[in-house]
Amino acid sequence: DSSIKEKHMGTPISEFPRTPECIRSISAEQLPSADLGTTNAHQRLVKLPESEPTPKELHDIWNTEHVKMPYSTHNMYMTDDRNKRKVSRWDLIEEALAEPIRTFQDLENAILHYNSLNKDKWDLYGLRYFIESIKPKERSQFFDNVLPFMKKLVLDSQKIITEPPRLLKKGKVMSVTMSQEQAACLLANAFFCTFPYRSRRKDEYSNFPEMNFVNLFAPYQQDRKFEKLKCLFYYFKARNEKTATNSCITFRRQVLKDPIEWEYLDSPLKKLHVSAVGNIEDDGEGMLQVDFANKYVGGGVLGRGLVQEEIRFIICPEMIVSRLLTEELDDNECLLMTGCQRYSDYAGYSDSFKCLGPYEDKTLRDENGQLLTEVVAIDALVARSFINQFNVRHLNRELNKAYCGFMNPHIPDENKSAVATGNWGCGAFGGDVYVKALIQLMAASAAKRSVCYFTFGDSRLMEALHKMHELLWENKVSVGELYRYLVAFHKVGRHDQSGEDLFIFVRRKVSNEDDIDQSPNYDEETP
Ligand code: AR6
Repeated sequence: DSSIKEKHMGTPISEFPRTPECIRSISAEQLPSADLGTTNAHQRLVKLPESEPTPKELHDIWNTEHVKMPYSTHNMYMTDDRNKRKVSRWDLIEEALAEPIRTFQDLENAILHYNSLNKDKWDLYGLRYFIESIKPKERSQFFDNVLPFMKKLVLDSQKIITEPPRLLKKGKVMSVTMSQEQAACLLANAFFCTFPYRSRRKDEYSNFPEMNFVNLFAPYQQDRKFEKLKCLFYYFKARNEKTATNSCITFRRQVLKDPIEWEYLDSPLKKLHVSAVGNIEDDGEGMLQVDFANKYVGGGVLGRGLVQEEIRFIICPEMIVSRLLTEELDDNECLLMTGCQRYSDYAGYSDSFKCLGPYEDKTLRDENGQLLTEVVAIDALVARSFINQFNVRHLNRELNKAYCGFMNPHIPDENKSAVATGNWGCGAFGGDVYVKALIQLMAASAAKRSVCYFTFGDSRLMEALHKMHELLWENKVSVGELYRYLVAFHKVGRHDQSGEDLFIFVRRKVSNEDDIDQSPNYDEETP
């Protein structure tokens, strides 16, 4: 809207609480002890401060609670020859990667050597397209330096990761801390497609996202995949540099065991900053940054998807490791990721997304060198219609989901960082921005965090949100009261309405104009 000149409104962003003054929800060093239900609830794959792999000796585990590592002695593969022998898959991997790789063909041969059963199914044209389309100088860098480094990461897997990471399964609060080198090792394995195939049909992996990069190499949407592979190229290139840091990353599955009774919640609303410019990753430093996630974290990052979550994951590839660990998120669950570094600069969005080259992440670090970046993956529901979003089940689900992401009973309220968010659930998932903004404000307020909201260029939304927040604030409307207005709107709202109508409705309710002037709009009940 060209009539709106302001770029941001509400409490100035400089006044917002951030790390390091605030405490992160999770840090590599320790988690709040009250959270440790069992001693295994936080698996550390490295020892601080040197980030040395732990345990010292290789501990080969092959069961349903751990990632099945390619190097395990249990990892057997059926050969595709006539004899159909079972052979050690790791032997095949070592064999394939011992050979020099100088061309796309060499690379393809290597990958198919230990994936021979998929020889006819896999088409790696996307990878070929990438190799053929990058600048000649970068192509030489890829084959001369980057790829040998990645091969070494795979071949040294047993030294780098001495115990398989725990799976973060449904219903369990659990964390895994690993070093950036370990993450690189897992990502290199994913690039070479060495992880045992995760069959959707088999019980144990039916709800886990795919980790091998094979879909990223597939021929569809080559241009998008080209940009994604470029980001990954810069990532591995940076990891191979002498200056690469090796601090920790922590992944934590969080579960909301007791859902909130929203209707009776008398928490006051927290402060709001709304900005029509900027975005979560550039301007949310030190805040709890929201990933507009899929219930399979990372969504389409290794496929065709290229919106908020996929972009975040591809510029911060260490986040992709979460796919290896995290089972599909339930309605009352989220995934927190701390310490993931950004490696690529970018411009554009979706089809216009372009990888612009390496990015130097200057985010502050803690005393162990861990980056203070904290991201929380919460998946919204797909909105089937406007009014359906006010259905109590839908409302409660979204409120509890966001609250699960924002809550932390172990951090004193005054030490909680703000939430950096935006149009969660309102792009690919079709939600209404006005509704979702209120829901996030309510959930954050219940979790005692203020909200920094990026409207992604929408000035009209910025102004509307700011004015609504001002009104609610001045009238001391609590979270519960606002919830009751949303529920009341469900009774009178219509399918063909929008969030702006909701705001008019709430405004009337708050200003008590309701009884005096009944708008004809709200007379009829929806069928
Ligand atoms: N910072 C702030 N706002 C942003 C940013 C950003 N970096 N990027 C986008 N937006 P969407 P969803 C705004 O569609 O609807 C993925 O495939 C922009 O207005 O990514 O929750 C996941 O894996 C955009 O339209 O989120 C899921 O499968 C809006 O945020 C699915 O999409 C919503 O972004 C989630 O879809």
